[in-house]
Amino acid sequence: MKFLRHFTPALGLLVLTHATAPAAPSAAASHPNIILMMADDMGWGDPGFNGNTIIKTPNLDAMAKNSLRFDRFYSGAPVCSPTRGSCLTGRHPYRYGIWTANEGHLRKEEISLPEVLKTQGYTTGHFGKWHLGTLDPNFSGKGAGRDAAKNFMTPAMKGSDEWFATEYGVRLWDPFTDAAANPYYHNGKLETENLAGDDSRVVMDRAIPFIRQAAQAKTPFLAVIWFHAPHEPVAAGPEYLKMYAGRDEGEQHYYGCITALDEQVGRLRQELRALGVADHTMLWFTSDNGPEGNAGDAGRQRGSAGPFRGRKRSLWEGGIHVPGLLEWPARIKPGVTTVPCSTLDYFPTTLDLLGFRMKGQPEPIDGVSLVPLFEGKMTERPVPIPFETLGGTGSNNSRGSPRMALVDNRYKLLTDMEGAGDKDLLFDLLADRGETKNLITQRTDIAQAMKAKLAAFRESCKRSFAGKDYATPFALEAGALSPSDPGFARGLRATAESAEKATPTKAAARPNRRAKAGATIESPAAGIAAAPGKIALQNDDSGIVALTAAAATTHGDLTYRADQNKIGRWSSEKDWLSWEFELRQPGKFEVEANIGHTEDGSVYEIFVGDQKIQSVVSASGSHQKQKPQIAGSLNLSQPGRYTLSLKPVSKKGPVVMSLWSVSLIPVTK
Ligand SMILES: [Ca+2]
Repeated sequence: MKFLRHFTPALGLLVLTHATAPAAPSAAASHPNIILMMADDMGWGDPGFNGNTIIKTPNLDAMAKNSLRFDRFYSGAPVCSPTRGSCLTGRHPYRYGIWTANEGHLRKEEISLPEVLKTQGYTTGHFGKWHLGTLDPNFSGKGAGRDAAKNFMTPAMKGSDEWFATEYGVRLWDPFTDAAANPYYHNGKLETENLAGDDSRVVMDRAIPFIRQAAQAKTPFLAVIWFHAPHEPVAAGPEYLKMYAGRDEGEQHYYGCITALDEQVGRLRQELRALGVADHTMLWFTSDNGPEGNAGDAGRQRGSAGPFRGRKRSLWEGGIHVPGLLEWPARIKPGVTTVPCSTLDYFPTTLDLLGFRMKGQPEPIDGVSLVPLFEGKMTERPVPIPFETLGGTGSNNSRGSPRMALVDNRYKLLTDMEGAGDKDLLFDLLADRGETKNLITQRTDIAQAMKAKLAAFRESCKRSFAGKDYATPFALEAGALSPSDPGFARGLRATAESAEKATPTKAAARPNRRAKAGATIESPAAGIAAAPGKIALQNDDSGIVALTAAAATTHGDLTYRADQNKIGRWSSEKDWLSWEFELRQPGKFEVEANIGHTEDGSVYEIFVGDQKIQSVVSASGSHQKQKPQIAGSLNLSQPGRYTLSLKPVSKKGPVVMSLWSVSLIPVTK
């Protein structure tokens, strides 16, 4: 546990390093303004300052030139909400039950950065995405799966004097078009004005007046500016599309959204200079996780993870290694640091600068103060950075990476904390940024020491989650998350073990709609969810076995596309799918596949045991539209475990098909 106890209280008086700083610290020097800017799903390789030569980010590049650029900056998690929790608390999100995006909320018992700063004379504002709770106790656009009352937690409830925010991501051009499901609130009231055009501008239109007012009143301020861009739905306005004329449509939109965000960064920097507060403002910039999508994906998922392996959701570097800048002319000399730093560090760094901590501050804090780094006294990170996310292949899961990781100055361990550890991975990030060479058998000593730290971290998180870190012992409210909550179990269990013991969830048990012949469904197959893990379970009531794209085992280069809930980009006839399922009520079944294709004619075969069905794909109109089609029938006369394989014979056009699900529907006599 020693590695967790690293947060040192106040270092005492600040040492001013800037030549023009006054002899005695002025209020501005000891209480710098703080702006936390964060993009949503921007890849490490997207901005020009990290080497992108196509996407235009002149303002971020100018900022980088005047900043400390973090070459190894990490988001607290590979998805949205958990990273945001890490920014405001300095604590890993598993300590307070934010397992993944749209789960849990920022607990009232946690102490947030705005809450601390308010006690130190700051005015505090939050602008853009929130994603740390619902903004109306009676409503969430995320639907029934998101308990709006239980997760009600607004920025004001966590210390923001002013806030203009949405619960989650919005369309990036004309965000008002999302207002029915995901409205903007301004200080708790629905906002309907000034929501047309570029969303980054819509956000900055609220942040700048707040900053202006604080600067003119000479009040130190915290402005949290969490842009929605370039997260889906990606849409750029005409003037931004024009900047990328000649490129394909998806690139124009994605690149345009980043350039639009960049313009707002420029506007903010100019405003800080005009107000005369730029020198004494800490201006941070990062992204909450790696880029969306899969390499080579079409559409508008065009983010770049740079040299790194993997993307958003995974604990490979591409999921968590993000752009990082700090511009602070009064204290920071422009340059580059290779010390690993994290969004977990914002909170302890700020407290260290102020020489203050709140009474009842929950501990441990997982981040470290970067003040020694600013002073040139930190050449290595004193403690490693822990990561944990949901395992498995579901839409918000780690998508093939192990679900825990520890990043140290040189090495990174990835593990599922299972069995003998023969699937664990150890990389030397200084020599191998792309995580290609697994050193686990060469350096078992290092791996074992790192794994012991992760085991201690996990135990520590369990205690935190149970409320042991709070000054007032945590009392579980009726309906509050508890250690027996499925979310907690899901977060802390080992994926493979759980699959063995899995029981059907309500969603998994809900039968697939029985298709009308020729019906075309526009939306993904709502209501079909994978049973936990990789083994599909037969529904007890309907007798249907639903084999979803998310639960499929892919063979070859196939990937599951979480954004569309399907297997897509199926270009090789050599690639195939399989599912394992548990049959309790044997009998005869019709096999129905939900398939999308622009043309008739791809041929595929389905195998279960020694039975084989051959079928021909019937066109659905587009690869984005699914159409249920009966492939044939199967006789499964015994209960037990089966494997169903789906293999192409020939393809029509460039792809075999898009596939959402295969269902075995009992034939009633
Ligand atoms: Ca995100």
